[in-house]
Amino acid sequence: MNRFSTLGNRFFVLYASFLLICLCSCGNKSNSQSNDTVSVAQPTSPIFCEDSAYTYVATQCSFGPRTMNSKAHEQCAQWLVNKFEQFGANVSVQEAESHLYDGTPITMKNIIAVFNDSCEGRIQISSHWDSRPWADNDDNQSYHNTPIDGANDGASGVGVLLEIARQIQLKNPEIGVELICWDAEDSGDHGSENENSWCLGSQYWATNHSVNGFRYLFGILLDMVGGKDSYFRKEQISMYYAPGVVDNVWSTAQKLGYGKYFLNENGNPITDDHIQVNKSGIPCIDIIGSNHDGSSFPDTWHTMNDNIQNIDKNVLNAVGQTLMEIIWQI
Ligand code: AHN
Ligand code: ZN
Repeated sequence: MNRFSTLGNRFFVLYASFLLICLCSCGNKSNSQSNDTVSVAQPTSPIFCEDSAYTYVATQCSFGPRTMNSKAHEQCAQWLVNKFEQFGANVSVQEAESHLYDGTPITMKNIIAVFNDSCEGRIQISSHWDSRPWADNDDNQSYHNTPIDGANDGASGVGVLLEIARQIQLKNPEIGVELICWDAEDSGDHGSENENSWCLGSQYWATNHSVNGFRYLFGILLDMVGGKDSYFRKEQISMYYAPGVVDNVWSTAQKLGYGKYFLNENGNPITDDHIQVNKSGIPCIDIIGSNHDGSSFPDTWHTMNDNIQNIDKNVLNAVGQTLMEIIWQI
């Protein structure tokens, strides 16, 4: 057998197993993640369903912008609690009063869903669920005080968490998994030196939670994980506190064929909820979207264009399936 036909056989085996997995998964998945099909490994974890995650993103947006103190915020909170309970999680809502940097009093709700809470080892995966009350990065100045849908900035990460919860109910990974939806992340002040105006929900959690009968292994924060034309670079605070987790996530993503999105490049340090988790002694990384050349966040960031039209299921899938693989490989 010459070298060419050996390769051909290998192609066939890979192609056949790829087809088989596609048939078993939700819908037909074509691998648009990579042109290099030969080097793509199939997940050993259950198949993440991006259509399902997308629907969860759309439903959150359908309430309207989930800004602090709004009706949409209250309705979405209730919906999230119901969903996580429906998926069999042990759900608690951490409620607290606080103030935005402009003095507005707010009631925050961190929504916490735990699976396998009697397991000794636990991983935490989180994302903020509130949306920014001001489209202050929009080209059109007249929108600078208008709330945004936050389809990418907020709903995308939570959509991924919900789909993971649904998958855990279908097949138990036999490890503690804590899914947290942080509140009041995105009402921060761009003009201020005070970084504390961001991430109010996780700041509260950092000083108000207890660890009884289990131990955190690591944390992963998701922020803007579903936008069109988004790329993930190695965020610098994550690299400082949890370089091993970054390496594991990026190499897992690349192994699964998502190297188009998970780049081997350093990103900027970002003020985000993972800082609070790290301050609590849990090594935590931030998977956060950036634009094509890494000069900024995705183009829709804090604009009126951060809506469901600009969500890309392939990006949700790259992040979601990578996380599934991380969870089920432990
Ligand atoms: C700052 O812009 C300082 N932090 C970005 C955190 C953030 C806002 N993530 C999403 N929206
Ligand atoms: Zn934001």
